[in-house]
Amino acid sequence: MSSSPSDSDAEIRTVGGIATGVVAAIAVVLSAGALIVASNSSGSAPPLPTGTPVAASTAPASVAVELTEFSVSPATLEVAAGGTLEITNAGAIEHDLAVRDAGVGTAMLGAGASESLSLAGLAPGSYEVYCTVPGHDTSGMVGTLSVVGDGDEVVAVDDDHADHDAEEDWAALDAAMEETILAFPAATEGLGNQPLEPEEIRADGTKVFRLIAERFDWEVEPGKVVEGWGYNGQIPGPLIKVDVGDNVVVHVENDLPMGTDVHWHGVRVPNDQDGVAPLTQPLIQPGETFTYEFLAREPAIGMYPPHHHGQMKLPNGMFGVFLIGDLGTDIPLPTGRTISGKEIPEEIDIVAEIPMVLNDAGNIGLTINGKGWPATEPIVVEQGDWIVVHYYNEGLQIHPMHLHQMPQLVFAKDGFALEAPQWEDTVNVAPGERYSVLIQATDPGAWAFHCHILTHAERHEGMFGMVTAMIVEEATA
Ligand SMILES: [Cu+2]
Repeated sequence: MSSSPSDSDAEIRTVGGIATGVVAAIAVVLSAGALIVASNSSGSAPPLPTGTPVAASTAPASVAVELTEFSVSPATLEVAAGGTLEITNAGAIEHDLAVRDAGVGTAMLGAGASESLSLAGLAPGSYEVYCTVPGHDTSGMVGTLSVVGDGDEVVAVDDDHADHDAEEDWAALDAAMEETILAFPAATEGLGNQPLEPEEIRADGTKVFRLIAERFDWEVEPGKVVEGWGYNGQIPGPLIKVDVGDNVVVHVENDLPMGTDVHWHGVRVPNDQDGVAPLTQPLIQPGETFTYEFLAREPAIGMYPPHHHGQMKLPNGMFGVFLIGDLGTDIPLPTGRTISGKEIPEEIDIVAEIPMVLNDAGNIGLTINGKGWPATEPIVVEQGDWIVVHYYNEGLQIHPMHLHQMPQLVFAKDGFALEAPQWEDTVNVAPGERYSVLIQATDPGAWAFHCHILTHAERHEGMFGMVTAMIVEEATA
């Protein structure tokens, strides 16, 4: 193979002496992107005539609604046309409230957060309201909404915005956003994806690893310490990389308060090593150790989450990256080709191979590699460098990952090299999927790199969650 990944231990180069001004540029770039999207999406709603009075109605103009695990209270809502719902998340995890099939809903609200939801776009009639977090509606977070009015009048529009302006401190909102953007990059305790060395390499070459499933404190963002569930004190768990043909042994010690197992997602293993208790193995009880053993037969861009109660354990941090084989040889790179007019040279030097593990729920919430902005790790490269990013979605929702300015060449899906790699500037990654992309750092500057579901990157309190930056330094020589 002609390409030459320089270094199988390719690493993320972290930010060093990055000038605050350079990082601040991210603010401008990301905010601009958000504005464009916001104006596009609002363009789809028909303009409403202004100043038309609200229809006479006995229904209240405003109703308070409380969200908890897992109910919407009250579950039967009656509001005058043009009214509002005053929604508070009184639960312990994130929720929102949306009107089904109506394009009306709140942002994702953290515990304790509130939002006033205008129903001005809804015609009189009956609607269903629900929490859009997957599974929450079927768990009970649904209700009915009656919008009461005559049907042919148009709802009122606040001509001078005076009411809204009195409620909202716009300058404070701007200041909060600026402050949270300029806080990047922020130091926190703990770093995931650290390469795990075998604790033993046997005479026959078998590589022996040890994973400890445990709970520990995890600093998701500066000062926000949560109960992490993970492996060896890291979120994501330690990165395991072996060669094609290796015999692999992994001892899994269970220090959790409940049973567990380990599923080798995207890795070809015998059925009794697949980690689906109690079908393929007994559940590993608290205090017990279970040993997995398999031959690394094929290249893989895999991951190792638990399967038993994965819906609870993964969102709390239990997942890790499992790689078999090397880029450029076992997993071919699309070098020496021209794709959509862009030429990829015959010889490229991959300076960093970066796992980007996405999560969005549970104790750790919206994160990249177990950290939320501003504690996410910047990608620091020199102009002209090539990098590979492997996206892993270990969460419950899709995440369209957008890097400003520099396109991403999607060359592998779930570890399989694509026959027809394609350039994208936004790569949508669904739960369980892995996409591998090749990026050349062509343009100097600090470039925002974020999930494009805007509420995964910004909230009332400012920037947070699934945002990092690619910092491209000018080439020195
Ligand atoms: Cu997202």
